[in-house]
Amino acid sequence: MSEEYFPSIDKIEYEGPETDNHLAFRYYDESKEIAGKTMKEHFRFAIAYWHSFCNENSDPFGVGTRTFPWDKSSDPVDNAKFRLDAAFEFFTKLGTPYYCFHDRDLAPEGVTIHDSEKNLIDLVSKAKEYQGETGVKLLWGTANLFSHPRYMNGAATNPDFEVVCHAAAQVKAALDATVELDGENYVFWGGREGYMKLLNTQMKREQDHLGEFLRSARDYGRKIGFEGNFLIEPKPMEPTKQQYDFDSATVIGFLREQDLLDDFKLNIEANHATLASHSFAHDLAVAAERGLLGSIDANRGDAQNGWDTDYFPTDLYDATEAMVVVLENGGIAPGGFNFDAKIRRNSTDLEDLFHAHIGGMDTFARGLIIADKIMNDSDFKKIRYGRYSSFDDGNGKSFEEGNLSLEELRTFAIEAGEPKMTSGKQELLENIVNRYI
Ligand code: XLS
Ligand code: NI
Ligand code: NI
Repeated sequence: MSEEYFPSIDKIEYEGPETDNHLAFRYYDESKEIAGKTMKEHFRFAIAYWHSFCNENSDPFGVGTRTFPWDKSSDPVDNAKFRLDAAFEFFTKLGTPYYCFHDRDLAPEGVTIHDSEKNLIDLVSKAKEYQGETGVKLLWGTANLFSHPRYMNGAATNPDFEVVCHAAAQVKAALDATVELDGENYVFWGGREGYMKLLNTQMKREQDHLGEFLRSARDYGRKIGFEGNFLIEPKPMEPTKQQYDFDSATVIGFLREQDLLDDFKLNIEANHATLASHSFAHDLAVAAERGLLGSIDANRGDAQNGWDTDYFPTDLYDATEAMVVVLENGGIAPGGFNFDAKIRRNSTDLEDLFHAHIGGMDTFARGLIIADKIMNDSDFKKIRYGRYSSFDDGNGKSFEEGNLSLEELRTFAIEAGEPKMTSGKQELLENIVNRYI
């Protein structure tokens, strides 16, 4: 029996909106059915290993403020095992069905590639036992190709081939780990795949290297039996000035150019969308409308600054708009909602990690309840789809099907005369959203 790391906390239960208990769900009721699915099935909530169990809340101006009771040995591999004990205690107490990790979150890097692979295999076998005992599953694995100094000029897009090979070794091991743990997706987030200065960069050449790297990772993954989605997580900047996977639209263009659309989808992070001057819902919709919405990294930025602040998502309006897109998409599976979010530097109690996740889960649960009402009890669909009814039959339909020439369109314009004005109904739609919030 391992040490208990959150001894003052019992299993978090659903108690309903009126409860005074801060360590209970007010809206997230995992077995409640909405639109034909339970909340658990809708969200497939996941915990991000890195923010919750590895990040001591340091920032560029100071060392961490959290001390981890599981960091109790001088041997980093032992500490990684204690960390795993703490993580699974947390997952089961919170009742989240999934988790996500980077290779280096789970196990420390060794001196050689062999050492690193061995460390990871060790921890993966322990994680596999825990998954069997608890039923908690792996939503996705990934490789950390941004922290080590060797990746300062990029990983797959590094101008030095030897660094590209190191990155490949790491991705191979991370794919092995993901498959061994029945991971349902595999993520690529290219934090350093971009550039700091165009003057020293051959941009297209680097992007082609990234394409080749991803094709080789895909081929290896399929060879070892990985059947899930590969996901690219867009982000416009930070830590590079200009990241190649800028936003959903850019990544979709890249996947098409590199012939990767059959195997890859997108993992959309709220704060990355806002860094790219989009709304969260916008980047979700760009991916969803093309059948490429793979998974979600749930968090929130801050209107007052331009960083990836990774706040926990507590904005109900944002969550509602996101859930409208997700419901219209028919859900998110085999992806899920991963809390790529961190508690603040001055949130130093162990239980703050519970408050943060409870708040995030409740916000999305409320967003789901509201989005379902907007879609099914209001005029939302009628207004949204009704706007396009002139394309539903007749000449409009013919146009959509690609059957009309420019000259024919001109003839119809002359026949029809000046088009009537049709309201976009924006204020009414905003009022409908607020009515159900
Ligand atoms: C950083 C990213 C990262 C990815 C996984 O901004 O969000 O956490 O999700 O590498
Ligand atoms: Ni992320
Ligand atoms: Ni991020």
